[in-house]
Amino acid sequence: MTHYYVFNGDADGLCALHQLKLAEPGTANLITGVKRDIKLLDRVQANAGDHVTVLDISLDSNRKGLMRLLETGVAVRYFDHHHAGEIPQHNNFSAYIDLSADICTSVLVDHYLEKRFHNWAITAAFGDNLIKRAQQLANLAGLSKTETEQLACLGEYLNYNGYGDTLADLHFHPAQLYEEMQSFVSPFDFIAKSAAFVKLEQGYKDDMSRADDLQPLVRDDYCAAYLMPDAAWARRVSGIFANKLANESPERAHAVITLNQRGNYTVSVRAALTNPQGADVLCLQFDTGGGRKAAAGINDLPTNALDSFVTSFKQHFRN
Ligand SMILES: [Mn+2]
Repeated sequence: MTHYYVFNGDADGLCALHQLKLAEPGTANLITGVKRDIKLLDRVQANAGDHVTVLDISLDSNRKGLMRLLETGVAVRYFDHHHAGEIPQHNNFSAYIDLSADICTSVLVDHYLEKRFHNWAITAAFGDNLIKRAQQLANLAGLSKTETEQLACLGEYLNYNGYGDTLADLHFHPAQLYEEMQSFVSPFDFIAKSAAFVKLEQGYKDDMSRADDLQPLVRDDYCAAYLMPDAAWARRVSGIFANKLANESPERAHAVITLNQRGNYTVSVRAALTNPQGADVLCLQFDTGGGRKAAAGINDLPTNALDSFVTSFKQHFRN
């Protein structure tokens, strides 16, 4: 019997995996990718009697792979908080799925394990940007202000590591980063003793300071758009740079634009935090656009459509 752990390569996926593996030691096949690579179940070649644990990737996006495994006779355990659609009923299937806005996968795993590795769940809640919930959990757990800040930074750095267009952009392959975390029962020991933490902290600070030097393509009272250079550091930092812009100027909408492997732009749009509406409507005007009201994107904007996007973006959020 082989046990596969299939996990999102971000902070939430890593901390969910780490908690489970601390509770269930033993050899495992790890399947993961960059944060945006969520169709992971297609890659699992398991046989009848094998076990698969899935962490922090949408069931709906993996439905085909999931049904294939269940019908092969594989036992699947699924922890997640993303869009699920209809949850299949099957003897081989156990689902721990909760779409509440203040839940992340590591918190679901924390409940499952009766808080055995609770500080890793708090770390993940910070990493998944559930700041209020994370803060609340840290208070309830009796963590000091300094300890809480340490977990917040760790969550942010682990999350940062998952961003990038391909694995080659990342400081650590997420499976390798998990191996760095594996021996640390406490996140505070990981912070104090691990060379991986030092590398992530330094990388985060270097990339963010480069991003802070960028000049916006456009910036007014309503919105700002940034074109990131074609470089690994820019692909790593673009997601968290967008979060930072939003937190610093909550009254503005933001667009962060990066060149992707296919030679097109990937556009990430966030509506103003003070009025989180309309990002989806803007992005749906473009062929490969989609998303939610507060946060949406365009997967492949042709480079010659940049001006037209910027014009639509400005008009859209002025109204
Ligand atoms: Mn998550």
